[in-house]
Amino acid sequence: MRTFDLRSDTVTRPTPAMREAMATAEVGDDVFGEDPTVNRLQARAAEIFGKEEALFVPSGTMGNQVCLGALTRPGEEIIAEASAHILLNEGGSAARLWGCQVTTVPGERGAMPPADIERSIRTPDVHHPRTAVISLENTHNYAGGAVLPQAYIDAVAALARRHELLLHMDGARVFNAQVASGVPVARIARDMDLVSVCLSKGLGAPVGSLAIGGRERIATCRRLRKGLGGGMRQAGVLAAAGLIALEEGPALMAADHRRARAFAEAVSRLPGARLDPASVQTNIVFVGTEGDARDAEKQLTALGVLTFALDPRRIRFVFHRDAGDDALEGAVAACRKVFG
Ligand code: TLP
Repeated sequence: MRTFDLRSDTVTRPTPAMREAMATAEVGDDVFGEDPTVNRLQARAAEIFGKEEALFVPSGTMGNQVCLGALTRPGEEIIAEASAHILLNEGGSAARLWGCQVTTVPGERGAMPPADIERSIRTPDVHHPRTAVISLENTHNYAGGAVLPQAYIDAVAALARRHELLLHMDGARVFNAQVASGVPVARIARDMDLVSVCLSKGLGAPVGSLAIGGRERIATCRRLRKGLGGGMRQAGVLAAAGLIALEEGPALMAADHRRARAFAEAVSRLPGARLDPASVQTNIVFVGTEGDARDAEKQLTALGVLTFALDPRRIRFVFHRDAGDDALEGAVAACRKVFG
């Protein structure tokens, strides 16, 4: 039986070209800033995003956390959407590492209504935490890979400026947003003080993420990365694959989005599945289940389709460059058996 792994876009394997680049990468000690391949990756990422500097980190979680650490002080508060990755899936690190609390605003397709953000900003009072940062997630994982509209991002940026707050974007999948919306990542991230971007999701690198922003803030991120044990020495072997992912990955994402939409359309016709295919903008599809999503996950696994029951009534399918049309067909066929 063939297995199709749609648990996440993190499961992609390095391509032969990436392995070749890794094998031949020029390296040095990156803690001394002397790894030429890491330096090339960082410079290229900064250029693509129109920012001064970038920092290579081992994971998306570390990318988000060095950003949040650089933008806050202990006792401050971060405003995030109620199902943000930084809230649900990073082990409480904003609290554990930086002494910050996260206050949440429920979003509509991942977008916190600006009026609700504004209401959640603390007034100066000896009792209150100080609001420091608004964190946006784009695309938004739990909102089914939803893209934040540019006009919305601009409205939040204006609000942040008015209230002298800093802006972070969890851009783990920001290239999916670029591909779906046609808005370049440099424009999406223009008003962000720091943005984190994953190379090891839809872009296809085996390991690595980036924190991107202004020179001084990235210098702070570098210090925090070292303190977290994220100084990786001859990391050029990883950055070499990251460079290929960054240059060549975005162009391949449109196919992932097309397959996700085709999958959603087919599954939405099945009586036991709940979803609106029109809401699928990128590579993530959440299918609502009638019973426990973990039961559906088990049945699909038995049929060779690996998925992720990320919450009790929803099962997630993620399309990526290692899941082609055969995976699309295999997943639809398995869903017919489980939800048909
Ligand atoms: N998310 C993983 C799981 O943790 C859910 C996945 O499979 O989607 N930001 C966002 C929006 C993410 O979805 C993820 C990974 C991260 C950050 C963290 O990246 P890693 O796993 O590299 O630490």
